[in-house]
Amino acid sequence: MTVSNPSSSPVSPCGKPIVLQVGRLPLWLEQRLNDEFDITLLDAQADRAAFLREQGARFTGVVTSAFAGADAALIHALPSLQVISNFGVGVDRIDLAAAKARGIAVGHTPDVLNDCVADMAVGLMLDVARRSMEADRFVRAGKWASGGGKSIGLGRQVSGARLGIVGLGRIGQTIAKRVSGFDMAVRYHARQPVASVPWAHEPSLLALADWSDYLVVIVAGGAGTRHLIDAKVLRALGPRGFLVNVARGSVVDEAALVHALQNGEIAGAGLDVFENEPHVPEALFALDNVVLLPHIASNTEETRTAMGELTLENLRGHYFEGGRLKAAVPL
Ligand code: NAP
Ligand code: 8YV
Repeated sequence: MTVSNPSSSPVSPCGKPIVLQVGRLPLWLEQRLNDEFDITLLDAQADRAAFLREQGARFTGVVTSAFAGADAALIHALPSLQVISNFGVGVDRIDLAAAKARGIAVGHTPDVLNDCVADMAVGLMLDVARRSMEADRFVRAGKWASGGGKSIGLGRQVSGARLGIVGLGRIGQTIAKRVSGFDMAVRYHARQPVASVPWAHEPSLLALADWSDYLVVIVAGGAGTRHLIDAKVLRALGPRGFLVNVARGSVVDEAALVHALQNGEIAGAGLDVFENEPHVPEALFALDNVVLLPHIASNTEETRTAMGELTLENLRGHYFEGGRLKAAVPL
């Protein structure tokens, strides 16, 4: 049941704004959401379409994640929707055009995850170049002990090498700063040069890949960047170049990447994200020159807490602070 209240948003009988949760969120965040809002979990509905048909008009808010998003069909099924709060900075799974057309505010979690994602990008670079994961497998399999002095092959040095960053936004700049401690030469590619940064802008992605020992991808996902890293870019990176992707799986042509890794067209890859998560191409499991992570670049207690707090603050800003989201996506 929905009752009217003095504000513009209908509230539940217990006086809380009525919000639809899409996809699961950390348990503590779900509990906090339930304390402050009247939350219904869409995934718990046996017949999602029938539920939305019957009850879609009740919801004025959506809370979602970078995995679950909010597509045009969902937005259309919620005629009273005013605000979407996303647990995550990337909003490629939210149909921003549909939100904008309806005047729906979208909140996300920028900046609070820059450090963690940058740390993981550097970690992946080190892991794949220094063959840490492969070496760990070697030790666990007892091959060090039984190998008569044999070890794994030589890794490659990260310190002093050339790092190309694809996308010099909040996280890209944090990665660039991080590697100053590794004395790396840094250049970047983005559609526009970034003002007041010490790193050289490379307008050609192919030229950047050709120059780089390590190419780290940290652009936004979505249609505009789909398969930005294709076979040509991988060939330009070359047999001594490493790819690290902490952005979105869609940014890399995964079939081309598998081919390049299998055929030694690039030296290796560190991947946190994949085109069809949680599915990872099985062909990659057999390769030692690739490190595979299950989309965990922001996954620390500190960062996930900060992301959850911001997800809550964005909803509160909409409902209780005159529609002022702390971190709104520019529409
Ligand atoms: P941001 O500040 O908006 O930076 C995005 C960068 O991408 C900008 O430099 C932008 O520059 C560039 N870009 C956009 N389209 C481009 C194109 N077609 N070609 C080249 N460059 C392009 O975003 P952020 O906060 O750094 O986050 C970046 C992305 O990382 C997020 O959108 C998310 O998908 C991903 N992410 C992943 C994880 C994870 O767990 N693995 C965690 C957090 C974020 P121009 O507009 O000038 O081109
Ligand atoms: C999270 C992310 O894994 O912020 C993003 O865009 O991809 C990651 O931080 C995600 O938000 C959790 O849903």
